[in-house]
Amino acid sequence: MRYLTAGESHGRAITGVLEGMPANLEIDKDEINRQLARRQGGYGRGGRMQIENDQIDILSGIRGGKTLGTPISFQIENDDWPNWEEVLAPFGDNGYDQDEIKIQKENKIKTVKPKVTKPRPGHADLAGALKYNQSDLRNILERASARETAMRVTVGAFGRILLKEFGIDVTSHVQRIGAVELAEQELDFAEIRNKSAQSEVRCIDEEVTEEMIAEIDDCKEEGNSLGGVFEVRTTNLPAGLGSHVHWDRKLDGKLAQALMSIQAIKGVEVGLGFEAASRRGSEVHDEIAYDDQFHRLTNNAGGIEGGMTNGEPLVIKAAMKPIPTLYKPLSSVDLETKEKFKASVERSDVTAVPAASIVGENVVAFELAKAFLNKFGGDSLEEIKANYNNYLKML
Ligand code: EPS
Repeated sequence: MRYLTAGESHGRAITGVLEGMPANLEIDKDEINRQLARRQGGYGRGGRMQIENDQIDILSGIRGGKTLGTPISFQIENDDWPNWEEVLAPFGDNGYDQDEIKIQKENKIKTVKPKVTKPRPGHADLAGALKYNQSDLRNILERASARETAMRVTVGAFGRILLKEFGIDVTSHVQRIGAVELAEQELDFAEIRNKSAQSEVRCIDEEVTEEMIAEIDDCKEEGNSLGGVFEVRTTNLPAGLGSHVHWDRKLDGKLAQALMSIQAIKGVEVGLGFEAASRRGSEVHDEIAYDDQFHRLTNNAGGIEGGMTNGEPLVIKAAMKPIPTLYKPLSSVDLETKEKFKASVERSDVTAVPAASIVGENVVAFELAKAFLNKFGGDSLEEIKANYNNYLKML
């Protein structure tokens, strides 16, 4: 299973093509839209989310509510597009007409969106402009934008619909926003899913939620931005997804890549993660027991050993850096004039960690669905179910 996405943040639409979904899987469009709505939420988001109302428009690959086994294509229209039609038009002068800009400026009309030449530290702006030989940073920032994560949630939602057929589910919660951290504690899947859904920052603790909100308010006041940490967990994941035999078949590697590729993610930890490096072996490895089936007395490995699921829940964390678009200006250098400046911006999120946790959940769901199909693969849902049931008998 694989996918491609396309689209600029303020372009007409973002689109995707998903290939490799088996035939005869019932697709609940509302479930996809529900995942998209979850991604749009979270305290600390900026004005853009007031404009967008992400809804999936499926163009191919589904008939009568069921997959055909053919490529599924889809799009989400950008409601902000009417404000960018000229600037991002595939053809035309894109509003670069100097005479028109002059007239608009004289008449104080604020539709002018001149070339962007001031790169933001921490963003793809400068590296992208150098690499692609662009003089307008908009040609980089539009695609680098985290708007694209709406497509990753869409493909993840397809993945989770498949996993649900086998009782597998994925959830997430926010563990840290800036300096405010939730203390490590024993939690079960349903508790995480239910409590995180009640919190504006997707934190399972009410008091810590309040502290996180206060931190975001304080940061907004200062014109600053915040990063944080979220954790993704699964339930009912069978042992044996992924493989130990080759570097590029190891599931932890694939999950880390999927999470690291989300905009602004700077680190991933599986299970104990970095903490394992400072402990002795006997305080790290999960003892094995048997009680009708194999199970572990602890889950420090986060459900993966040797690049394979071991039958315990997957526990994986990702760290997000603060958003680079700041009201509090940082020094930079103009791409054209090479003059120093201190950036000023019009609109930004203070933090997107709660939204990133939903993206994380969905990219993990996609990778697990892919690994699931690699192991139990067939062209139809019925064939996969037969393969899966046979494997369970073997276990
Ligand atoms: C983003 C900047 C903001 C975010 C955007 C990602 O958008 P804008 O520049 O239009 O204000 O709101 O996120 C989304 C649009 C989204 O759907 O998540 C960026 O620079 O990455």
